[in-house]
Amino acid sequence: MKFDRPLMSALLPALLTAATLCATFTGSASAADFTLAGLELNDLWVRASVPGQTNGAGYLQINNSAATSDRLVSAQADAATRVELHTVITEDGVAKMRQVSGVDIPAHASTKLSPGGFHVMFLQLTGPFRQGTVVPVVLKFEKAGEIRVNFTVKPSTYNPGSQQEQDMHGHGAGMKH
Ligand SMILES: [Cu+2]
Repeated sequence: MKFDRPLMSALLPALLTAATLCATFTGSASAADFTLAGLELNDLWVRASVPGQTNGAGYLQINNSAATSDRLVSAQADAATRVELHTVITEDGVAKMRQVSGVDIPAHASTKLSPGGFHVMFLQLTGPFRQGTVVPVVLKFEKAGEIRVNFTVKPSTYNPGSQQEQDMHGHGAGMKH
């Protein structure tokens, strides 16, 4: 097969440009782990379960670039018998988990579900959360609808709250919300 040289040299810059654009788009798409309408879902994780552990908690960050607020209203997963949305409250100096009907996602803002606060609660695990695997979950938002996502299983000792979080906001800031 022969190529017409002048044609190829004319096409080459266009091809290179296309390749560059392609790379650019791939880059921006991977900036968010999952997207749904104006919502970007990032850093979805659970801790690996330890033997005998029956429940687990999932965390994620939700960026809402839309001009309207939304609300995370439910979650479903085969990995647990029941999945609820929880927060943590402190009563008489004791931190307790409480079920909530939803997690508000304000417009043009970033909402974080993180240890010590809102979380996706996996009750009665149907199998262990194994480090290095993912837990498929369907998240349902009031306006944006449903999206299937994967929570990455981190080591059982993983605790991002003890590092960057507190460096930025000071100890315990997450509990004041
Ligand atoms: Cu909980």
